[in-house]
Order: sequence, then structure tokens, then C-alpha cells
Amino acid sequence: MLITMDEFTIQETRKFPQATGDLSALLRDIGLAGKIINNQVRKAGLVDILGKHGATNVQGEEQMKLDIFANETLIKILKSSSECAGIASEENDDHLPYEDAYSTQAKYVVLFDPLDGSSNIDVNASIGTIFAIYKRVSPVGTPCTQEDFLQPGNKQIAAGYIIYGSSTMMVYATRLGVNGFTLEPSIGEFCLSHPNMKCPENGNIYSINQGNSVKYSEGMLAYVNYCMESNKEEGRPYRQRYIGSMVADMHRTLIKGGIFIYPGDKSSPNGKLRLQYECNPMALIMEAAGGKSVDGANNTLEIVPTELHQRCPIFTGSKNMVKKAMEFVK
Ligand code: P6P
Repeated sequence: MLITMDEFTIQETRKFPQATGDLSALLRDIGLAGKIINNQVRKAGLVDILGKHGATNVQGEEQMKLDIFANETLIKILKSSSECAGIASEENDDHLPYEDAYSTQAKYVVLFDPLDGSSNIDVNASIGTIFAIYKRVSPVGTPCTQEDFLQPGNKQIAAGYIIYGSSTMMVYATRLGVNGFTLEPSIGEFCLSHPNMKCPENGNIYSINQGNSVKYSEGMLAYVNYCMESNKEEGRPYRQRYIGSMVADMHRTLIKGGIFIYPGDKSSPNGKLRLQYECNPMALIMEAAGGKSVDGANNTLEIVPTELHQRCPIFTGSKNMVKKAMEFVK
């Protein structure tokens, strides 16, 4: 019997008598945005929505038209949600408070990367939407402030992603754990397909862009060599898998085990990935699934952000693989 995500979140809410159902409504709205984005992603090759939008975003990256569509869809849906006081997005320089009376009464704010891995759009590789939900720290009834979006990852109420891959899935973590829902197109609902997801404590897949290895630290080089040398030892052959789309690499790591690494290096000491809407949501998922996530020294979720778009190195996945990597890198 199919259980839709709405039915599931409502069942989860019943475990907390004081819960209001606001989080369930917000997750439903994010799921709706995901379905709308999915619809456009699935036909990207057929309508003139591929290719460059001409503008560049705060990251200085050329914006693909689907990025813009995904960003605008999330902003619109969350604005009409009445559960969200405002958003911050990879595509927007600053946070965006919703000024209407309903939204200023909302208790949550949402950060997102609307379409991560967009460089893979034209080659039809899996891409995804990443989101993080925080309870606002600014007073309800007033417009949300930058402070609401600079909370450490361990304050996330929920976080997740929607992966537009061979199937479309929504995976999210709360303190109760991680659950995955697959879109059933015939009814247009995300249905529970991966209950209580756990990241295997051990794995044999390492996921890193070795094209950057000339810029790695000594410790990082030593760890990559350790992984490559593993084929000489029985029973510990490592495989290298790197899709170049964080949501796809993380989804595989969550399900099969392994380690995903985007390290700092000599030219980018803080790596490439963004703390608030890429690393922290994925770190919450991994830790809630029994995995681990660090920046090379500290737990990702304990980092106190100072800027909305700050970058952060990330080593995340199977607990014992992350610990092993830290023996080389720390
Ligand atoms: P590189 C995609 O552009 C992205 O932001 C992540 O999805 C992905 O993990 C990373 O960058 C890939 O970066 O430098 O290996 O191409």
C-alpha cells in the first residue's frame, strides 16, 4: 500500500502532541516546488530552456535557464506557503524576507540551492535541489533577518534534497531520521520508498575530483594514494566514483556507503561547496543516517557561519571511512 509523503509527515507529526503540522505543510510545499521543477527538467531537451541564461549569479557562474526557473519556482511556492518567513538561495546575493502579513507570522526560514549540479544539465546527468529548514531566531511578526540564515547546521529543523535522476526522489532528514520518497508520476505524489535510510558504517567507494590533486595538501594526497593502493590488499579494494553533481554523489554515498570529499586546496582553502545550502543539509542527512560529516577538522554541523555564501571543505559519508580519511588529513 503506497504511503504518500503527506500521509507520512502527518503520521510523524502525531508523535509530537505539541506539533502544529507547520513543518509537514512546509515539506509538502517544497515537494510541490520539486514536482514543478521536475516537470521542466524532464523536458529540458525539448523546449528552449537549455543553455545559458546570459546572466551570472553571485557565484560568478553563468546561470542556466533551468537554474532561474527552479529558483523562481521555489521563491514563489514558499512565499504563498504561509509557513516560511523568507528564503536564502545560491542564486540570490542576499536573503529575501517575505513581507506579507502571513509570511511574517511564519516560524521557519528556508535556504536552498535550487538546482545544484547545473553544469550537468546539458549532458542529462542527475541534478538536484538542496534545502535546509531553520526555525527563525528573529521575532515572529517582523520580517526575517540575515541572522535567521546564519545559524549553525545543528540548528536545522529538517534538511533534504530532491534528485532528478533515473527516478525523481525527495529525501529529507529530521531528528527522527532520514526517509526517501519516490515520485509516482501517475498520481503526482512522492511515495515512501526508502524508510529509515542508514548510511553503511563502512564502504569502498571514494568520490573526489582527482583532477584537482596537484593542488591537494600532503595529507589529502596521502589519503588518495591510500585509496588507490587499496587494490593491492585483499578485501579492501576501493572504487572511485565521481558524477560531479553533489546530490547524485551524496545519494549514492547515502545508499551504498562510501566517502564524498570536496577538500580545500592550495588555491581554494575552503573548497568549492557552500556551507549553508550544500554542506549543512547533506551533513544533517548523513549524521541522521549514522554517517559522519566534517570539514577536515570540525564537525560540519558545528561550524558557526559568518557569511551567507561561505564555502566549506567537506568529508562526508560512511563513519569509519571519514575517520580513516581524518587520520591522513587532520
Ligand atoms: P567540480 C556542481 O557544479 C557542484 O556545485 C556540485 O554539485 C558538485 O559536487 C561540484 O560542484 C563539482 O565540482 O569542481 O568537481 O566540477
